[in-house]
Amino acid sequence: MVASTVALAAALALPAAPVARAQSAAKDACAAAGPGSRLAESAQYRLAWRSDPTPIPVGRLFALEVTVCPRAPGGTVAGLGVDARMPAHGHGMNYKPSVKPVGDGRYRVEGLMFHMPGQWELVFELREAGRVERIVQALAVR
Ligand SMILES: [Cu+2]
Repeated sequence: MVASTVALAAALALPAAPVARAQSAAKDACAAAGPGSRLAESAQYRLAWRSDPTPIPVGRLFALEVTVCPRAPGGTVAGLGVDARMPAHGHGMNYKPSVKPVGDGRYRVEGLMFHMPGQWELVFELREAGRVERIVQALAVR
């Protein structure tokens, strides 16, 4: 009797294991975004981003790979906007980046350029249901 209970438990546990792994992988997509990724967060979202190339060059176009992870179970994001500015100088970039969703909460952002070294801020705008939440990431660029 004891032996058959153990066997039944094992049979039930086996098919469930891959599903549990898939859910935890999706939940940890930002934590597991890969080497070189940086994490930033706001009230409703976490995001992981990585520049291409890394580190961000001065005076050359670069791209960002961004993964958005809503904190709430079943949470979503409808869109992502990205911009950058130098607060101490009162200016932004001379280029307007394009944001392309590539699935699973990931985005490829192209056409960014930091035209001078110094203290920049990357601004991520997370849009959902008419609401915008901003995540600001300060960066020293040399
Ligand atoms: Cu400047």
